[in-house]
Amino acid sequence: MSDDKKRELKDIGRRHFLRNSAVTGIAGAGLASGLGAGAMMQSRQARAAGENGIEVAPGELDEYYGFWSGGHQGEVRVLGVPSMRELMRIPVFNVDSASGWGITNESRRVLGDSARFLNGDAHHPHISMTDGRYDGKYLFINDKANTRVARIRLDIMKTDKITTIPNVQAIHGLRLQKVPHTKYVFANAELPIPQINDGRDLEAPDNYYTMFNAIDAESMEVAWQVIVDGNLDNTDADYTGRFVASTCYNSEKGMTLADTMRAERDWVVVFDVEAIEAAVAAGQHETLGDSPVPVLDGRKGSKLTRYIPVPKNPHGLNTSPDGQYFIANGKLSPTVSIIAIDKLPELFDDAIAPRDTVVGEPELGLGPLHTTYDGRGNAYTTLFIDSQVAKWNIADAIRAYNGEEVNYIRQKLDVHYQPGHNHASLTESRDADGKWLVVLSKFSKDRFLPVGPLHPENDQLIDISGEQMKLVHDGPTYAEPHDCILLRADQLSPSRVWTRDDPFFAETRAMAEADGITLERDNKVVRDGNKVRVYMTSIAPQYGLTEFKVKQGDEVTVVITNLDQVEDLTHGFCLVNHGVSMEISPQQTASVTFTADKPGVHWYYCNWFCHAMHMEMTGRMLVEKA
Ligand code: RUQ
Ligand code: CUA
Ligand code: CA
Repeated sequence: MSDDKKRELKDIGRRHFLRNSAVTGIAGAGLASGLGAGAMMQSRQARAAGENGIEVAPGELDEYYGFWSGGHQGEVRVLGVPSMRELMRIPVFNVDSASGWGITNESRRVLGDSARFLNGDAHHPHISMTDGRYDGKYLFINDKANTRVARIRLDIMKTDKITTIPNVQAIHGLRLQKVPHTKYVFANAELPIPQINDGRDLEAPDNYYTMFNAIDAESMEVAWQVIVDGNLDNTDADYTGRFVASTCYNSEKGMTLADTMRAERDWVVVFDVEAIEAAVAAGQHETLGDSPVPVLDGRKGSKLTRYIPVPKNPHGLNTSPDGQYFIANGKLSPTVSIIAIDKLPELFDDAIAPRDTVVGEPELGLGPLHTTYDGRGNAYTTLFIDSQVAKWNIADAIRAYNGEEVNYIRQKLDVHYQPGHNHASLTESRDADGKWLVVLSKFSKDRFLPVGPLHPENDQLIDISGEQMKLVHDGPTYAEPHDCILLRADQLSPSRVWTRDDPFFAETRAMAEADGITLERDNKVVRDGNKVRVYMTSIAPQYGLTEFKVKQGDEVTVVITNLDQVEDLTHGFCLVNHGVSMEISPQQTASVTFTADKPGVHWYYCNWFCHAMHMEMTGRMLVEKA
């Protein structure tokens, strides 16, 4: 096709799109029924607020929050859906110059021992639940790169805990206990290693193994670990609180690609959480190396687990929102396997065989990776190789498995291109509402203006409220949203300004109190040997201290309390030539520690635009020669 022709087609496409939205606008505005402009306004807001219009006009708010993982970029991003506008970024496993994440003392306390790592690989963001519904309290996310699990407080949208998981490598699958509430964060370690991994058994892969991990959601301590056969990929929990299931693509325990593809079937391993808790309480565990975490043996033959064979190198594992099924996605098999959760008690009683729990295995297309649900009995599965999403009916797929002649495929929609995760609104909760589907496409090829050899990815938005899926938006993104989660805007209520006694900076406050400082009032330098603590306030457009003096070689901690009460009035502190930069939002206290190693005058300035005189919001650190 010539370029002109392509452009023409694109133009037609765009006109068509605009015309359709205009028509919806008019019809929706009630002009046809003779209503006036007021009704039109109202309807436009109503559309933005939920009937599946695609337009969210300037100044209008989205109906859903979406939380996107940033993949190997390390952060979490907050989007509004359906506008797909990026609202915020929450640094987690990365270093962030604007907010000072990884630089400030408060963030480094959260990062703990792992503050030495500058990278991360965030995959699976999940929101805490009470009785199978999002409670809006926390978001948890894994770091495959450095074997961590992080928690974000959704009131302040900051990471408040990060735990490194011992005895294992590469946390990948992560899901939460849904019922009765999120007591545990379940996390799969993907890659088997020697136990203990201290140089023994380097060449003896038979002695490698990996573990399924449960982290206490409140304390963020690892509660227990269960050794498994094979490896662990993705995971999900049920709606009874008893079972969690994980896919294994490497039942072969292969050390090479070819080895991991040898078997026709791998498996889903199911964990009995109640049995595991009882075993820990009865002391039927050991510990490994220096780690105090209870470790249990869940390999084949254990009463804590069951292994259900499924084809071949399965990937995603998704619980249906009615609580009936775990669905494992075949990846190297064109099928997904439907596991009936109500058969699992019998399986654990050895009353039935593992494959008896599989009640359907529909063939969907090439490369099924992840499945999501609309709450109306339909499932949506990404087909990586086919670059499609398959919409299919679960009940019909089960009928077909039982020999009835029924077509369970409802529609296949092209996506652009190579989709990984997909996620329907509220799909992981009892409230799955079947309105929006986000598809995270790994390749964007020709969809956007070229930006060099590295292409953006393409997060596509699909309207699934009707019979047919409709692609309504392309959303270019930077590497690499693995997964996302959507919840209704009314399910969250973030703070507008900080609370002065927020635990996020409680340690800094305690340090100030020990120094006899009242953070809200004092502008003072406290010397303690060669450690100097500089306390100051900020009110736009001025720091409480426009100069302070230290000696060369001093370890300096600057603590700033932003006294501005006005929403949105964030100050910054950037010390030139020292790699020091941080955010101080209204009513926040933030601190940063560095060495004053260069004698002379060193300016600091506010780097968050706060006032007409923002450029003038400066001060000088005077460093006397040692
Ligand atoms: S995985 S593309 Cu890290 Cu969620 Cu499937
Ligand atoms: Cu304070 Cu800019
Ligand atoms: Ca395999």
